[in-house]
Amino acid sequence: MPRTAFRTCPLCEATCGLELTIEDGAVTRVRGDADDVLSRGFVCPKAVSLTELHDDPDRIRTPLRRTADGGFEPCSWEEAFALVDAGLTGVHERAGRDAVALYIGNPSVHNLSAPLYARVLAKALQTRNVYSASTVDQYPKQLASALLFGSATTVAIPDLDRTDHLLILGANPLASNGSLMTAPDVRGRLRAIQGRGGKVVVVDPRRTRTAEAADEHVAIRPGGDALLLAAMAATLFEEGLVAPGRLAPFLSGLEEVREAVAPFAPERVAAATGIGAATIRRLARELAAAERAVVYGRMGTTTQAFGTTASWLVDVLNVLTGNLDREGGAMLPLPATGSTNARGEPGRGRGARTGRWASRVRGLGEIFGELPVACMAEEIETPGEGQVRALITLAGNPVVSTPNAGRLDAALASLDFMVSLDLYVTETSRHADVILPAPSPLERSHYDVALYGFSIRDVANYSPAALPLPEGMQDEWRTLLTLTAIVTGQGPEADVDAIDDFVALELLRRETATAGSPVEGRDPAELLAALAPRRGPERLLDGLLRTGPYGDGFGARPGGLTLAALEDAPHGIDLGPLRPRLPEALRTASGTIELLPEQIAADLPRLHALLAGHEPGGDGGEDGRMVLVGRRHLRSNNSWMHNLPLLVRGPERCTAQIHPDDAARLGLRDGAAVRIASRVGAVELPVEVDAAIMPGVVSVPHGWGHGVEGVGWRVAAAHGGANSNLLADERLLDPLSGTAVLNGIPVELAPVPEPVPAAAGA
Ligand SMILES: Nc1nc2c(c(=O)[nH]1)N[C@H]1C(S)=C(S)[C@@H](COP(=O)(O)OP(=O)(O)OC[C@H]3O[C@@H](n4cnc5c(=O)[nH]c(N)nc54)[C@H](O)[C@@H]3O)O[C@H]1N2
Ligand SMILES: Nc1nc2c(c(=O)[nH]1)N[C@H]1C(S)=C(S)[C@@H](COP(=O)(O)OP(=O)(O)OC[C@H]3O[C@@H](n4cnc5c(=O)[nH]c(N)nc54)[C@H](O)[C@@H]3O)O[C@H]1N2
Ligand code: SF4
Ligand SMILES: [Mo]
Repeated sequence: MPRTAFRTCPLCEATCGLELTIEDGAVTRVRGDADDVLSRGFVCPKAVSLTELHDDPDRIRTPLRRTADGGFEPCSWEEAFALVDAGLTGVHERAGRDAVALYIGNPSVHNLSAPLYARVLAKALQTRNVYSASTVDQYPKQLASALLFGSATTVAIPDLDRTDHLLILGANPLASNGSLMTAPDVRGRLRAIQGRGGKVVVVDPRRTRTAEAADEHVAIRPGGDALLLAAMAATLFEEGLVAPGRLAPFLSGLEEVREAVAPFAPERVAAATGIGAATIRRLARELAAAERAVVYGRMGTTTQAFGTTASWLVDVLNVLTGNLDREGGAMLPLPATGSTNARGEPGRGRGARTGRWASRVRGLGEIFGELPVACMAEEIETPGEGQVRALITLAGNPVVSTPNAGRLDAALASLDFMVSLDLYVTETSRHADVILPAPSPLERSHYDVALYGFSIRDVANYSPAALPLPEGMQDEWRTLLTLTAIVTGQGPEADVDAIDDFVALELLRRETATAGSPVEGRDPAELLAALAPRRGPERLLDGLLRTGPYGDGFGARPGGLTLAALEDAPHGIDLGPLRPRLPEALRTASGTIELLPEQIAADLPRLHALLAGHEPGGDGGEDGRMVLVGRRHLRSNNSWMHNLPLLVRGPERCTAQIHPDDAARLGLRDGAAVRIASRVGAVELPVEVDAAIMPGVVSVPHGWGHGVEGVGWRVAAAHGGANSNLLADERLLDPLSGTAVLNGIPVELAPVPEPVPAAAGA
């Protein structure tokens, strides 16, 4: 009687294939799908917790409405949408379109409905106040990529399986399972690099699990990456090691880069980075000497003061060493659902435009259609035309995930109306007037529309829902379209299927109007009919696949990819290793890789200032100040998997790790409580004295601190830990991308006085 279902794990970017055993309507076993085209049976401990998540009694299964006493009570979908209609329409009428904000969180990327329908809602809202987790994450990398290559989705990914030399900065894929690098089993793939005689180097202020597994760990002062990378580039120029090879004909700005990096000699940046000049020169030479090498940076290089500039330099090094767009280097995936860099005229485009509007209070620039989330609280608090009075959150927990969480927490409490789409009553959704549930991952279909764009191998894998939707639950795309109907004045009773038909037709219209598309010039209505009887995300997905680079082009390319083909391939379809895509994938106005973009050039004086601060007479020297960085643990996932007993058992994970020298200097003992204070807040945590962390740095994971009033996750709330974003400062940003500094926050540490025994108390 047991049946087997295959499903891609939606919890992180690795997209592992799972084999589920289902008995009597319940998933009784989860293991790795040995035949999955990408993961080949690999899974991490989180996969097994999918059943716990599914069964979690605290997960919400009906819409909830706020009660008079500030709690929540279940209600019907009709009641919930009527309340949302009254709330949002009221704010629209009183305060205008910009008064309604949207925050889109991370799990919306690991989902089929949300990437396809959240943008429909965002557009329908006609508000400047769209925010997301991207400005506490990867936007610096996407901005640097957009400036270099012309589109934000043209992110070069390490070709892990063919490289001989991998230089990792600020990433810990053995804990995170990889990011902007869809690659299940990173440990196995790193071992394979070493097995073929290659080398792995990790640059990180902490000797992480990845650093342990690497051949070399280089400790760096937080925020020093741009200086290190500039010095490596300067070394390549100085020592005649620059060899862009095949890229040379479509490269502009090479000489300008030589001049720009020249002042950052290794000897000069040594103090500021904490890395000796000889080491820096050796890192540069080894990179140049390797047959196939790649530089890869992640959170530690993006969510820091020089996020965009450091991310730019990562690819500058890949270009200078001839490793961009070549096997074993940094390559561009070609996802099956298409990509901006694969549509329209090849090799040229409009380039990237940012700053098309600015935030009302602080004047922060727009980036990729959003405003930096670091300014969301002030946009809610500050009166005047355009003040945010209502908020929609979709799969996000900004009260735990974004800087100056304390201020945002208070701001949310002041809103006129808030609706959250979430699985739980969280630190964020507890402020909502209405919470709308979503199906558990086992109850929905899946395809990684976003993540295959960052995959180390081109693959396509569709999973149908493993379990049917339970009574009273509805698919998230329907919820998103009902919200779309509400904010466009059609009301909650509007025909969602008709709106969906419109969305699908628009997609096909755009495609048929695109030069070079396999369906160019065809009748969109005819294509829509060909997609019947599919609807919802499956219809959109089929449309994208069929018009995509491997698609059947609705008959134009017989044998090409369709959703039906994926349905017949439960382990996925392998589309092959990454292939060189330049210059065709460029979408810059010049049709070249614009190696020194203006915005970056304009940021370099700030890098000079950082350097000067560490030189004799500067103010950035060893004055005993500590800086805060973050970390991730394999058994955790941002803020929302701490309610699962399997994952949170064992030793306390939310600790403040400090070096023994700092512990001694500050009078902190292992296991004792430390008070960490920044400009914006303070938290208390247990100390973990650990020589793996470099002196002057304190490492605290984010996503904790659930013990606040009103949350619905009982296991998480009973757990220890503190919200590290109570310390993150909303004024500290990478100025180019508006992305928050989450790594490198100045803090002060002090012992928390031991509680006085009761008998001796006053
Ligand atoms: N200090 C510090 N802060 C950080 C980071 C850091 O390294 N340090 N990392 C940052 C990064 S990289 C990220 S991505 C952000 C994450 O920031 P957020 O996306 O705001 O937060 P998450 O913790 O991912 O919360 C996701 C929410 O979505 C809900 N959810 C899960 N699945 C679904 C679903 O299918 N549908 C719906 N509707 N809801 C769902 C969960 O219950 C949870 O409440 O945090 C950032 N914040
Ligand atoms: N288990 C688990 N997996 C996850 C997540 C999770 O919460 N838990 N979150 C997912 C998400 S949303 C994301 S975005 C990815 C993130 O994936 P990663 O970026 O691989 O994860 P982090 O552990 O944040 O790694 C950042 C590293 O940067 C280091 N660092 C801090 N400051 C600096 C600096 O200035 N320079 C350098 N060179 N290094 C620095 C930190 O010590 C840390 O080791 O992980 C994803 N996967
Ligand atoms: S590595 Fe990520 S995708 Fe793979 S099983 Fe673990 S959580 Fe799921
Ligand atoms: Mo993230």
